[in-house]
Amino acid sequence: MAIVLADVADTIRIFEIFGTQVLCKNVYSMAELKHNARSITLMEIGKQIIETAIKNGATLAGIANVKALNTSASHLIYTQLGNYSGVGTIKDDDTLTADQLFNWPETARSILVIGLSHPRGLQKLDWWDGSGGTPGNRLLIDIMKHTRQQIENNLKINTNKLHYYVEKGGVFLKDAAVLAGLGCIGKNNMLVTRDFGPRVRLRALFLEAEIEPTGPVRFDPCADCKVYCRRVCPEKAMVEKVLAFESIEDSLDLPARDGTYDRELCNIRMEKDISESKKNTGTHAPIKYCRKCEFACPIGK
Ligand code: B12
Ligand code: SF4
Ligand code: SF4
Repeated sequence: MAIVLADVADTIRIFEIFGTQVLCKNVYSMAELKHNARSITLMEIGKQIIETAIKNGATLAGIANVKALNTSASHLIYTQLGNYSGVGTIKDDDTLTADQLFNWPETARSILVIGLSHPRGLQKLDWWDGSGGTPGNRLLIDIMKHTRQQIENNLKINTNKLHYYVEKGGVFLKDAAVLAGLGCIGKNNMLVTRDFGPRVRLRALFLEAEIEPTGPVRFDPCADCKVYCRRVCPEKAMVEKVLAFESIEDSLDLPARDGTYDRELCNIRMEKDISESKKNTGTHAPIKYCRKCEFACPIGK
C-alpha cells in the first residue's frame, strides 16, 4: 500500500493504492490542511505546557478555553447571588475598583489550570499562617512562576498572571478546572478529581494562545455514592436548597449540583475556625479551615 499526494489547483487529494485499485480517500483544501496542521501544533504545545507544569511539581494540569469560562456556571450566577463578604473575599479593600471583577486581559485565549494534592497526611499544606497564605498556595505560586517562565522563554507564548480573588481579576478556579478536564463538581460543591478526590488546591495562568482545551471529561463519582460529604458538615451547609436557587430549575450546574450548598453557613464554620485558632494559640497561630466535606469523600483515597 502506498499513499500518493496529488496537488490539483488548491486542493490536495490523498490516494491509497491497493494493488491496482486506486481509492480517493479524502479531499482537503489547502486552507483545511493548514488549519489541521495548526491544530496538531497547538495540541502538541498544549501537551508541552502540561508536561512543564507537572515537571515543576504540579500534581495535575490542564487547559481550558477563556470563552468557555466566560459562560461557566459560576460566572453566570455570581452576580445574582447577592452580597457575600465572608472569608475568601476582599470586597472591603479600599484599593479595589469595581471593574476588576471579570476584568480579564482581552488577549487571553486559554487558561492553564494546575492542581496540587493536599492529602490528609499533609494537612499543614492547607493551614493559613502569618505570611498571609498557606504553604500549599506558596508552592503553587512557585510552580506557576517557573512554568510561566518556561512557557514564555521556550514556547514563546505570552502569559498573564491572575489574582487568586475573583474581585481582583481572578477566575473561578473550580469551573476552570472542570473545563480543563481535571474533574467534576461533586455533591460537596468542590472539584472532585479521579485520583486525589477533592483534596487538591488550584491555581491558574492566562495564555495568549488558542490552545486545544483538555476537558471537560465524563466523570461522575457521586452517582453511586452514599453522599458522605453532606452528612459530616458541622454547619449543615448542604442540607436545604438555598433560597436564591429556588427559582432556578434543578441542574448539574448549581452549587453542590442541586443548589444546596450554602456559603453563608459554611462561612460560619470558617469564622469559628479563625476564632478557635486565636483562642487556642494566640493571634499568629495558623488557621485550620474546615475540610470535613473533603476528607469524608472516598474518591482518590
Ligand atoms: C470565596 C471562596 C470560599 C468562600 C465561599 C464559597 C463559595 N463557594 O461561594 C468560603 C470561605 C465559604 C469557602 C469555603 C471553602 N473553600 Co473556597 N474558595 C473561595 C474562592 C476564593 C472563590 C469561590 C467563589 O466565589 N465561587 C463563586 C460561586 C458562584 O461558586 P460556588 O458556590 O463555588 O458554586 C459554583 C460551582 O460549583 C459551579 N458549578 C457547579 N456545577 C458546575 C458544573 C460545571 C460544568 C461547571 C463548569 C461549574 C459548575 O457553579 C456554581 C455556581 O452555580 C475560591 C478560589 C477561586 N478563585 O476560585 C476558593 C476555593 C473554591 N475554595 C477552596 C476550598 C478548598 C474551600 C474549603 C474546603 C475551605 C478550605 N479548607 O480551604 C471550603 C469548601 C466549601 C465547599 N464545600 O464548597 C478551593 C477548592 C478546591 C477544590 N478541590 O474544589 C478553592 C478553589 C481555592 C483553592 N485554594 O484551590 N471558599
Ligand atoms: S462523598 Fe460521594 S457524593 Fe460527596 S463528593 Fe465525594 S463522591 Fe460525591
Ligand atoms: S468546609 Fe466544612 S462547613 Fe464548609 S461545607 Fe465543607 S464540611 Fe461544611
